Amino acid sequence: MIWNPNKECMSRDEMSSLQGKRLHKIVEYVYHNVPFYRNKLQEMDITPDDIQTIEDIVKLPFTTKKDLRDNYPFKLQAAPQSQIIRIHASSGTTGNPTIVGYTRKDIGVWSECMARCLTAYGIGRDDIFSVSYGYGLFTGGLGAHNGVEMVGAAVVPASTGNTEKHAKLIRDLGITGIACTPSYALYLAETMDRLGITKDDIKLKVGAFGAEPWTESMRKEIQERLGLKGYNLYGLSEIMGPSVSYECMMQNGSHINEDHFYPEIINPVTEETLPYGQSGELVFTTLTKEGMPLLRYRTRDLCSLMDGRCECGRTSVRMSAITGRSDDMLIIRGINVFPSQVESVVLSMKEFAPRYLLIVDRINNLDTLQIQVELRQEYFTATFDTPAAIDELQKRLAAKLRSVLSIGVNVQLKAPNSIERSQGKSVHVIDNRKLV
Ligand code: DLL
Repeated sequence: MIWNPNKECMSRDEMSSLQGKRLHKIVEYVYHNVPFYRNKLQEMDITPDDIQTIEDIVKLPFTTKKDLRDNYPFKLQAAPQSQIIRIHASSGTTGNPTIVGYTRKDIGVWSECMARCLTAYGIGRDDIFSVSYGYGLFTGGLGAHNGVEMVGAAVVPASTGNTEKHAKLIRDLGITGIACTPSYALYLAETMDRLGITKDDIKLKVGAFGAEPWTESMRKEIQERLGLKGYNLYGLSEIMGPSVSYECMMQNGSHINEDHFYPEIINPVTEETLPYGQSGELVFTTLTKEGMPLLRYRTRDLCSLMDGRCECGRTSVRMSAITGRSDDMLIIRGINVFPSQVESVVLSMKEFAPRYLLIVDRINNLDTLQIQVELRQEYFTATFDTPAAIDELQKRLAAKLRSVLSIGVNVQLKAPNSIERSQGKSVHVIDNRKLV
């Protein structure tokens, strides 16, 4: 089944022509509505009339997360505030989150893109579908939710947390599909084992897994333990949220909704565009977005693109699994964490030296984050034998980190000069999970 064969199965010529028209329109739109883009285009001596075909895209400037941060909160918004009906936010590299506003039309496009994903997974009106991404500022919950409603399945807005109750609901309601992070799926399997619920007691057949990298061996394990078929679901909040791309039954790359999100692969160092098949950094241009359209947004995700008709009948360009990042962003329990966020907290507290280490692990299928921070010598000497003061400081740091990172951390205060120094560039992260 295909949700929108007119778009998902277009010939390459038709798709390129549609993309070219939409690109021209979006450039014109941002030129007149976003001073940031107008200035950039004027500096490069480009007018919207210079952009007529999709190949002209290489003339356009890139947009980075820093641009979003510098224009916090609304300066990249193109639509008037009265047209915005939803605002989401995701982690910024330091203090401010990235804010994305959506118009009613954007929410409609997003729902349709998500409906395309779910249809590709085999979800339809008869299904009962649990959305176990977080609801809230994160795009996972509400984004998936709207798509499930659009395909007409019954949505169970389970969100995250309370896994035992969720496991019982999966059994008792006969839930047939679930959207969650792949690591949560494994945690769910473990919880079911503990509760004595076997895969014969449940009816799950589809898992829509994303928001973090996962491997083929994780896919195998989840499929085996939950008795379902696990499909990739990719997206990022700056571009839309979940539904930028999705796997079909062939499970051979993720189809990009390229009538809305135009993909390119670039060399992250030279910024030159790379041909299909080569690995590099994924870049997206939103072709139809009204709230906050972005030109050539550098996702920092590393992957490659595949052209050509898929055996499922779709003709859209597919992307490979994400193999890494061209920056240092970590995804811990589905939440994006930048070491620079930790650094800004550490530097804001006078008791600490600017020496810290993030240690990420996966224990019983749950990601853990330990943060080690060195005390300054003066503070260490003054408080060496007052454990209550150290304890208070540790709690204060943990609370600050939790509020900035949105996840709980295990904080370890260290004596001065005790965190191992590296020879070259300082190492701030040790990731013991083997994700790629
Ligand atoms: O994670 C949106 C989402 C929600 C996607 C639910 C899929 C399912 P952000 O919080 O902005 O948005 O994080 C986006 O997460 O740039 C990737 O690095 C990573 N990511 C998302 N999906 C996948 C995936 C949501 N399927 C960042 N595989 C992206 C690997 C993924 N990495």
